[in-house]
This record gives sequence, structure tokens and C-alpha cells, in this order.
Amino acid sequence: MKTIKCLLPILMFLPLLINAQTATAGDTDTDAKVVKMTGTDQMRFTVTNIEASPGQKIKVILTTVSDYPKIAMAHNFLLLKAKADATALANAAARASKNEYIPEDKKDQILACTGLAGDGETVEVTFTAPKTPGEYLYICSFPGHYAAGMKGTLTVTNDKNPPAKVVDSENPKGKSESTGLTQRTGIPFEIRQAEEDTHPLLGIMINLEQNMAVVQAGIWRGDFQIISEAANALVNHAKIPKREIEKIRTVLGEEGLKNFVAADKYWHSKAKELSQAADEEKMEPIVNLTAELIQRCASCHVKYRAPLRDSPKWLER
Ligand code: HEC
Ligand SMILES: [Cu+2]
Repeated sequence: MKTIKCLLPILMFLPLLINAQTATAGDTDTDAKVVKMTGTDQMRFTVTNIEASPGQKIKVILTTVSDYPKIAMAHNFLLLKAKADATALANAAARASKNEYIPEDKKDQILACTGLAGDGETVEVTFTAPKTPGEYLYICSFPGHYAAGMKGTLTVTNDKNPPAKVVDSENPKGKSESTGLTQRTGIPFEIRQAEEDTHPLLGIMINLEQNMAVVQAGIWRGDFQIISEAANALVNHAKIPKREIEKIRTVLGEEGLKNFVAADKYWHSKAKELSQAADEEKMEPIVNLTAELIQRCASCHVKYRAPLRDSPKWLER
């Protein structure tokens, strides 16, 4: 049986090391189509479409550019089989922190993958595109990233005109200046709302985390505009999808679900109050409400996160 190796050593920006790597690599990569991309703090690949002919050799080189430490922001590249359930895989991956977020039990759904790259690090993988024309999803399996939209498509076609040999991406920084916060402070937070539908709880949560950070940045700067925008994003966060609610019901039971929903409701009402206080530019209630929100986030986690995560039912999709 062939096992997939994803966790190869990370290539740093050291020419010597890179040479050593290519020299010792078993197969020749020289004829491969090279695709260079960056993983960003906005949780995006800068290349979201790769074209290939059936069986074409492809080399993906992924570099992370981030203002955060690796533990908070790192990216990898996982190319999935056509029939893979990406959401289930991403959720299983979130629990595989000890294996760089590559879920052992779902490896049969992965065609190719890299290890994790933190800021300034580069990882790569060479693989042959599937023989069957079609679209193959690739994702980042760092917790929350796929849910937040970190994905792309490998399109395999019989097209006789193969696309250009090298795909490179434009500078990933300089985007997401919507609030001006990044510009003025150098803090790379943005006010982000989860997109609807496709997003499981984890994706919503990662958004809450970001928006709460923006609220606090606004407090430190006495910038009510920022607080107001971020509070609104909190209030309008994506709905928890129905199937996720159903799963919470199976794991926590009817009573547990009721309490969970009540916790969420209460949390919501406080977020609304925060939004109002921000519009009224009243700092003291803003600070008090923010503290209460943080406390509510944490207490919901203490009560419900572990029971959900530890349940095998939660892992099923
Ligand atoms: C109603 C309960 C509830 C509330 C309120 C809640 N969370 Fe969560 N949160 C969860 C659950 C459950 C998970 C685990 C989801 C999973 O594993 O799929 C989670 C996971 C997370 C994660 C993922 C981190 C990790 O690896 O576990 C972050 C970040 C997060 N929450 C942030 C927040 C923030 C910030 C708030 C408040 C603004 C908040 N949450 C409010 C229930 C809640
Ligand atoms: Cu990522």
C-alpha cells in the first residue's frame, strides 16, 4: 500500500537547502509544470485555479506570508479526490493538530499534500494530475481555513493547448484595506463575515474571533467607527447551518441543544447592545459589553466545545 507523505521538511529561503532538496528528491521534477502560490492572512490561496492535462506532472510551491506566528496562521495544500467530502475532511483535519492537520483516517481521500508552512516558510509537492478529466478541489486544512474559503480547483482537461509553464501570483499583501485599520495600525485584522450556506460552525467561530479582535483594536484606539463595523459583523454572523444544528442535537440531546441555542441567543443580544453603544460612542458600556462577550464566548466553549468535539458523532458528516 502506498502511503502519502505530506510532512516533508519545510524549505526555508536558503538556496543551499533547496538545492540539497532537489538533488536528493527521487524523481525528476524538471519537466513538471510549476505553480507558485502564496497563502495569505485573508485565508486565501493566491492561485485558485490550476489547469492540467490528464496525467501531467505538477509541482505546487506554497509560501505563507503572514504577520502572525505559525501556531495561529499556517497553510498547507491538500488536493482531494473527486469524491472526497471536503467539509468532513476539513473537520477531521481540525482535530489532527499533532499530524500537521492531515487526518490519518481520511488519507484515502487525498491525492497530494504538503506539510504546514508558517510565515516565510515554503512547502511543496509534486504529483501527477488525475487521468480523468474533471475538477478537483484543493484546500488548506488548517482549522477554519477551508470553511473561510481557502480553496481552489485543479481542472484536468484534454485541451491540446497546455497553459503556460509557470503560474505565479501577484503580491498578496495590500488587499483588505476596507476599514483602513490595517493601514493605520499595521494590524492585519479585517472585518470579515462568514459567507452563508457552506460554512460549518468552525468557520463561523474563526470569524467571530477575528471580529472580536477588531473590536478590541477599536477600543485601544478610541475609534468608534471600527467598533461599530466590527460589532455589526458580529451581530450579522452567518447562521449555523441546519445540518450542524441537527448534529448538535444528536450529540447534546434536546435539552443540551436548547441550552446551546439559548447561549447563542444571549450572546447575540449582547452583541446588539455593543453595536448600539458603539453608535452612541459610549466607551464605558462598550468596554463592559466586550468583556461580557468574551466571558460568554469562553463559557460556551467550556460547557459545549469539548463534549461536541469528543463525540464520534460530531466527526461524522
Ligand atoms: C453557543 C456556544 C458558543 C459561543 C457563544 C461561542 N462559541 Fe466559539 N466554539 C463553539 C464550539 C461548539 C466550537 C467548536 C466547533 C467545532 O469543533 O466544530 C467553537 C470553536 C471556536 C473557535 C475555534 C478554535 C478551536 O480550535 O477550538 C474559535 C476561535 C472560537 N470558537 C471563537 C469564539 C469567539 C471569539 C466567541 C465569542 C465572540 C465564540 N467563539 C462564541 C461554541 C461557541
Ligand atoms: Cu490556510
